[in-house]
Amino acid sequence: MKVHRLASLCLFALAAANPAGQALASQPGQFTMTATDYGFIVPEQVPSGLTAIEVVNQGGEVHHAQLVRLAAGKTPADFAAAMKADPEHPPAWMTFVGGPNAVVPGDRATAVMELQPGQHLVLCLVPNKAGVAHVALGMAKPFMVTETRGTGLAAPNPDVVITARDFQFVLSKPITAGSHTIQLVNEGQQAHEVVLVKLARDAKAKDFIAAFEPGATAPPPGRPLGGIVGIERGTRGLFTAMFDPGPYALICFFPDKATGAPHFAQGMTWEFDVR
Ligand SMILES: [Cu+2]
Repeated sequence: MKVHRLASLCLFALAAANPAGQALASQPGQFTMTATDYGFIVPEQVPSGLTAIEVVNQGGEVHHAQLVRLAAGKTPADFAAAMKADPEHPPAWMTFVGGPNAVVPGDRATAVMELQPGQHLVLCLVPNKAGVAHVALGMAKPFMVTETRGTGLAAPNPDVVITARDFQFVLSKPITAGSHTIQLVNEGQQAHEVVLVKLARDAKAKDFIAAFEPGATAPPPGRPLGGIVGIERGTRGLFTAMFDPGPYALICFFPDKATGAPHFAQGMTWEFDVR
């Protein structure tokens, strides 16, 4: 499984500018990104502060929106060059800052994240059927987060907290039917993510994961409902999801710092039933 393997980034090429008509700057507190096969449409400038970040999947494959921030003075071209030089290891001056996780074609997901000023990129690290990460096929788009005194967005009040550790998820309480605002807190040493999956009846997390292996032909026995893409240790993000009764899974596909193997291979999945 190479979902988040950055190896394919050796093919990395920066996507072209937004099509004419796309807003140059978003309003404070909210912006939308459109994901296609294979690209992103993103505002060129986004105000810093607490922001509801939406991804709309207008493609034919599963996509997510992994935001990363580059250190001061680093450019998207530096990022591309670094990935070409060492595709296995993201540069130390790059920070994973979350974003809305995977959704199916036609669906959308929102993550509430604290954005700091600086050069950002949005990446899709989901693989295609051949195992090539979408980022290598054009799903990498730069945008700038500009300094503000705050967006005015009120922080949503989570009613469930998912704590990510190396390598497990811990829920503050069982998730019941209905709508929940969920906070992901990374208390591990590594970056982690959470993909929320509504599993098909009798399916397990491993069955869903297997459907994304290179060469797999069967459709995944479940539906990703968003979540939070990779965040660094000590950081957090929020998302809201509607839970109908049935089986669910939380999955971390993030690659291990040392081995590159996805965290689910080290046990970072959690299955639960909503009644
Ligand atoms: Cu993880």
